[in-house]
Amino acid sequence: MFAAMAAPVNNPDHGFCRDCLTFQRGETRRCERCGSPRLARHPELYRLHLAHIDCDAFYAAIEKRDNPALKDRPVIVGGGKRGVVSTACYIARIHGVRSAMPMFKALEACPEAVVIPPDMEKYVRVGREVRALMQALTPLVEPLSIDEAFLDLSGTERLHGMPPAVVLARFALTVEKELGITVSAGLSYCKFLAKVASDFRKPRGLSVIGEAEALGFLAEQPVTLIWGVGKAFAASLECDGIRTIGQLQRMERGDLMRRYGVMGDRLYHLSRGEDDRRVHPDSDAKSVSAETTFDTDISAMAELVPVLRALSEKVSARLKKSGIAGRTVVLKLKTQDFKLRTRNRQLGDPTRLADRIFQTGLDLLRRQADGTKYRLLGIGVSDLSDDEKADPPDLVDIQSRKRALAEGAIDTLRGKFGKKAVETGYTFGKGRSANPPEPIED
Ligand code: TTP
Ligand code: MG
Ligand code: MG
Repeated sequence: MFAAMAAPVNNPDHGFCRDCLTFQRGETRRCERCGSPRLARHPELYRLHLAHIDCDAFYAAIEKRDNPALKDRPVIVGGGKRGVVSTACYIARIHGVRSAMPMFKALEACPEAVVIPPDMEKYVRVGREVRALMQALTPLVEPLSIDEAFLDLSGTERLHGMPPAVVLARFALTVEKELGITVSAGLSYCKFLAKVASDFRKPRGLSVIGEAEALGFLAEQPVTLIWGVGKAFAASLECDGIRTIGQLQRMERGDLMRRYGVMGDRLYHLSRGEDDRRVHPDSDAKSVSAETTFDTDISAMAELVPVLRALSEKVSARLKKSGIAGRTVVLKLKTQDFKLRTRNRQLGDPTRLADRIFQTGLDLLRRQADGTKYRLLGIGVSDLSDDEKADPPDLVDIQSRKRALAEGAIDTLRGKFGKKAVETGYTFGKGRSANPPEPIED
């Protein structure tokens, strides 16, 4: 629907309808096509790519879905040993019921509420279903809790045939249709503001905070909006006369750091809408790997090596894109008679470089090249961590240092001119017998 209208989509004056996903040229308050009032318009709507999605009244929404008789009634999920509210539906919230409230207080506020004891197994299952739908949009999904995650949708426009804002609206409709619950989404240029935005117009919200408005928007907000500023910290800021983010914006970085240490640095940057934290994919991921099954079984090193190289590059690209690195290189082989051989080697420090993954894999592979015919070859890394400490220059020997520099140059060229712009000697002209490698994340 949207793809057909994709051409003029980058015109910032054009919004789209969140119900039928068609694109709106005019300024009307209702959709020109379906009449829905749920229109998304924002000058930066088609430029932003960082999203935060959070399910609405998650546990309660699932209980309502599973018992339609509860649809229009106030529902509280909670009780049990701790005797507190886990969550309340939006009808119960109108009466003042909130998460973490003692149950007796909640029932004082809303005596007609239906109380349902939590069924964690069910909520975990639905949480996984929501996540699977997110992962179909981008591999860059970072879950924060059972019902929410960050998604980096940059570079997905070609894949989806629509910009991230529309992908989000379509996702919300898919969740409603397939899982019977609702979500709210926030779209911005950084994690901090995407999360703030998703909370803005719950339930069924889609809110956008653009770069141009960030400073002005933040200036009006209370300090508690900042990540990590809880009640206690807000109280100490209040003692210093600081209540709004606008006040923080007028303070010097040095002054904030002297007063509040590391937190002062965070206050300085976040108050100005500066947040360069990347989206780290599913922290449950244990390894990143790629493998390929051959059309005909192979035993010759000369044929295995180019495949290993191509797979290493695939793994490396994935790691680089996600800002992660792995400390253990894992080689996987499957013999003609389906026996699995895996061989590991731990490195001194985590890597994300194709060349280090390849060289380590090559060494492991040489020991297995004993004439056995293989039907599958895979390479990957495990022991995943942030890439901050990956491939320190002083620890890499001179030869590999040179190759690391070359790899940086190749990445730059590929970034500019596309993947095929540069082929290394190992992969050049390969690909007779292997299927294209499929990246896998466990
Ligand atoms: P939240 O996303 O914080 O809340 P919610 O989904 O119920 O409501 P909304 O996002 O629309 O404001 O938490 C997700 C689930 O986590 C929630 O449904 C129940 C559980 N939870 C608790 O058990 N205790 C709590 O104190 C909170 C905040 C949540
Ligand atoms: Mg929620
Ligand atoms: Mg949540």
